[in-house]
Amino acid sequence: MPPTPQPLHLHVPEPTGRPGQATDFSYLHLSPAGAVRRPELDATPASTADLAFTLVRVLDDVGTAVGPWAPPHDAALLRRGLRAMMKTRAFDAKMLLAQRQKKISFYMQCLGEEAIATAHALALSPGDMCFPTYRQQGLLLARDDVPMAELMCQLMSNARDPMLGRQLPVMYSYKRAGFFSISGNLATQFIQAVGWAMASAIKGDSKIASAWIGDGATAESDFHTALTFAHVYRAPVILNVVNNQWAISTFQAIAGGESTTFAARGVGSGIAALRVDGNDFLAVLSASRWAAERARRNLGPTLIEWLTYRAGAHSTSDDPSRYRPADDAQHFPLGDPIARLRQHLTRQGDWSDDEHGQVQQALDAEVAAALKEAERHGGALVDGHVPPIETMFEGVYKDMPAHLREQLRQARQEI
Ligand SMILES: Cc1ncc(C[n+]2csc(CCOP(=O)(O)OP(=O)(O)O)c2C)c(N)n1
Repeated sequence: MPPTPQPLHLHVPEPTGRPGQATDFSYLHLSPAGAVRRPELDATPASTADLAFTLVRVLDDVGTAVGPWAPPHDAALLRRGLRAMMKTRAFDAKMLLAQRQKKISFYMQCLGEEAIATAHALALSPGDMCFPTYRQQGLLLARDDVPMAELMCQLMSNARDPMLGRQLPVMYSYKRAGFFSISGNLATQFIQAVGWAMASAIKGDSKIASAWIGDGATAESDFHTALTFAHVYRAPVILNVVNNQWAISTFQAIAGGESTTFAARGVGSGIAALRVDGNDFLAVLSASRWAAERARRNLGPTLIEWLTYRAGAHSTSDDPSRYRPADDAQHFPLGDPIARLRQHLTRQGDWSDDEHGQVQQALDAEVAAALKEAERHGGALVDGHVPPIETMFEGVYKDMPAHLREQLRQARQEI
């Protein structure tokens, strides 16, 4: 007689820490700084399998750069990097406040994730194209050619908004700065980045693409399609997965991170993969350079899982104290990216507390001045000072068709 079958049950992943509890971060499986090998640039994807389950780290607990991934010492570049992270954080803090003051309708910070976009930006070349999510403002703020006031005009949907008031705040678009238009639909940019990289190769160009996605959004089908196309055509693209542990209120385990890694998806798809400490500026810089160089030399795509923690709320519409411990970020074992690079540079004699204070003050003043400048152009929420009504109908098609011209005529009559 066959044995009586056991009743089946489903497994529903849960985070270990809920409000009032402490998270058990052992699930992260960290490697000590300097412990993970650095493969040759032409490593086969299959040979990177171990790197998908370990963690590339450079900065140790006291801020020394150790191991094969430590980039060559470049004090000027690292000082620029620290300033870029501080600028990103100062910008975020001011915009969060501006949302609370009803100057803008919505905002999303990248608190705790500043190292990833800013260090990555330093590894790219002019003309490369990033396909960001809404949490890579650091890509723009690491540069000096996109004025902060202009970003704020976008957030305010005011008369100087480069997006002409058509987009939700944060959904920037800067073709000239290699920053593809952000879309509200998660993951769509991941496959578009691969297509852009394929086009670059078809044209015989030398530019590469950098695709961005969060841990939660990897569950979207576009993520998997992107990996297949990147692998099949060996597209010159870096596939960045920012694993900040959360997708709004859902823990990374329920997006498929339990007992495996997002980097492992790369290896499974025939793509070289790295899993990297996203709060370690030096590791981000070094791994980004490795992946960029592979792409440039036609050695194929690289998938990088950046391990980090979303220290802030998902957005200004979110209250994380409802679903996770209030002090979770302070206990995240990879610490804070700004504090860690500051410690490193101070230790090297390339930074001081005095300088930190001065830079902080200067950045706060710069952000405040930019806000004043942006406010001179009004705002949708404060005074209804918005782009003209025509802009609502333009750009839907290259040329405005008759039915939209008619709707524009009617709209003009209404106002
Ligand atoms: C296709 C689609 N589904 C759902 C949403 C709603 N949504 C916006 S952000 C988000 C969470 C994304 O989390 P993750 O990819 O981990 O990125 P993070 O916000 O943590 O940076 C969701 C579900 C959306 N914008 N698009």
